[in-house]
Amino acid sequence: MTASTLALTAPGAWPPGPAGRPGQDVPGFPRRNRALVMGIVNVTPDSFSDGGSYLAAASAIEHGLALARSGADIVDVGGESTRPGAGRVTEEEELRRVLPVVRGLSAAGLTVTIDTTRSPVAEAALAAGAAGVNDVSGGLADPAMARMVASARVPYIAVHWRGPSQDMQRRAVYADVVAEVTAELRARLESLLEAGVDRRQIVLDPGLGFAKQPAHNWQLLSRLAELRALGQPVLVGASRKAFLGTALRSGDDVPPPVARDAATAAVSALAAAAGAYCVRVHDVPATLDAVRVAAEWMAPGSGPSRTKDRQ
Ligand code: PMM
Repeated sequence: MTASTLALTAPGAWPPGPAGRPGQDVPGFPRRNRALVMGIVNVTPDSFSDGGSYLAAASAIEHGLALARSGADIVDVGGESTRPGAGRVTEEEELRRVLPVVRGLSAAGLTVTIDTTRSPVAEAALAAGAAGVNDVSGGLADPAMARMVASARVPYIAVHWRGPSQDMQRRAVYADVVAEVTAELRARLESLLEAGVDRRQIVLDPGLGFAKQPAHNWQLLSRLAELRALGQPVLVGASRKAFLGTALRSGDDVPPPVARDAATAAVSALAAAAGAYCVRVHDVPATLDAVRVAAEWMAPGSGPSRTKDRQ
């Protein structure tokens, strides 16, 4: 057995640690011997009739349950669009959209994360049963977030962010995007640790599409090892994003978001093989196959097909 197969067969060891050391796992999230798959439940008016209505909550819950049935390890519930140019919704509206969905999915036994930049929304979602917080601002949008997460003792995903979605693409200016994103995430990590967040519960995310031009996203993906060198588990969220459309365009014909799932699964396989801890996607089955393939690829004969998935 090689060092990496030894590491991969240890319980919950993903990604495998260097030189035979056990891989990382995050207390509060499921343990798997492959990259985790996070399924996306966006409770926004453009995704579910009018986000916030009873009907919207019921269909969002049904969608989350379907993601879990197709193999999502975590479902991520968000009530505010973060697309480039998107405006903000009020805190009351965000709460109205997400709380019934978080409550319904948690009650059904799913591991739920709340996708929010507001600490009161995160706190209410945790009280409603969410297991962790996914913050696309990495704690920058709300200075109270880090302390709240520290006292709640839950997993926290800190995403690289340079400012609100409304005008974030203005800030997509880098000399070396990988070095700068890594340095900015290191600063976020230090400030989270200072606020008392448990290091084992911090997941870092390069924030693909957040103040990034297409080429920036590809550089971050192809040099994921530099982010991993910060020592924290890394989450990759590429699903259906515009840079995939750009990569797949033929002439003036850019495939719409729903036609980017095969490309998303390809990124999932490559990211998992590069040691990503988790991938966040809309279409779960293809990405679940992709991360299983990546696990076998990295440890032939000793990956998930030999050892059963563990909770
Ligand atoms: N991207 C979006 C929303 N939330 N969370 C994390 N951790 N990483 C991401 O890349 C991310 C995110 C925007 O994409 P969507 O509108 O398709 O959900």
